[in-house]
Amino acid sequence: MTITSNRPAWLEALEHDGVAVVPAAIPPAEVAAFEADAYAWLGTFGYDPLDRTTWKRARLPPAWRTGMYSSAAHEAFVWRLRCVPGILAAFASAWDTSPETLVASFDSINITRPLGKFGRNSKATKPWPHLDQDPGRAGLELYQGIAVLSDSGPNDGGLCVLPGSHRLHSEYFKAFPPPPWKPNRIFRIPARGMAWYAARGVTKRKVEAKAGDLILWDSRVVHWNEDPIGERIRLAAYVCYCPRSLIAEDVLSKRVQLFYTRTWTNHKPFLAVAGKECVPRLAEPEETDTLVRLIGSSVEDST
Ligand SMILES: O=C(O)CCC(=O)C(=O)O
Ligand SMILES: [Fe+2]
Repeated sequence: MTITSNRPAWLEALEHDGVAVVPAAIPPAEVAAFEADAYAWLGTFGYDPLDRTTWKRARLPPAWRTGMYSSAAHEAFVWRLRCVPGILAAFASAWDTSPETLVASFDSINITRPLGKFGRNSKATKPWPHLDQDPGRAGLELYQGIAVLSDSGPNDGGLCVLPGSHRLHSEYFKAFPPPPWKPNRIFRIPARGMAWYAARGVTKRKVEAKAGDLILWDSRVVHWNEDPIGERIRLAAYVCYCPRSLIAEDVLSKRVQLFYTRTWTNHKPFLAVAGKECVPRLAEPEETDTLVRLIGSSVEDST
């Protein structure tokens, strides 16, 4: 007898490899709208993606690494993406809950220019393998996500992972006991750590995906990103949600405050680590019921 399961293949991959691509989680119209708005947002700083003579660092807002912009966290177009039903449904399946229970991070978007005369003039960035999960924590902390908004093939910018490293997490930190950690820091895996994983058969995979896909990974998976080395600009958004039940009441209230002061956070919805205030430059987000739930306020409270 063949046992068939309704479990999508990507959920199996998420469990086994610690990383999965959810195909076509974002409708093409949303991808196109995000792209147009992301470029319009950069345009408010004097940058025009169609005119490579404007591709100057001095015209761009402050970024983490080569293209991660936290200051877009509360733009209407970023919130619209955070509310896409396909993204919420995928996170809900990963957490084995319903979409209505989820609370979101106020995270960055990624717009990374390719290398070249009018693009980045830096060398291709070196790998920066890390964990966002607190290294002192043994079990799964979070599912992390990337809404892929431009195709991500071998020469494009994209996520790199050590598949299966989530299953070695506790063993790794027995071999390399972690120092006390701050909640807003990433934990870098040094060369000797990468050699430790390689000795166990765990080696790099570049996660290839199409615009509209959603990448999900277990926060115990070692990861980093690669900048584009081809012609295409990388467009992505970091999306992260966890069930409201994992968030303390005082953190929920702080999150609501952070939303109304338009302050960005890191990937972790259960921490509400405040970044800087960001002034929406294109449009303020529309406070739909979904948005109100995702900031951590209950819809009943807000009416
Ligand atoms: O840009 C990426 O692909 C990964 C960035 C990262 O480290 C993260 O989202 O936690
Ligand atoms: Fe990360």
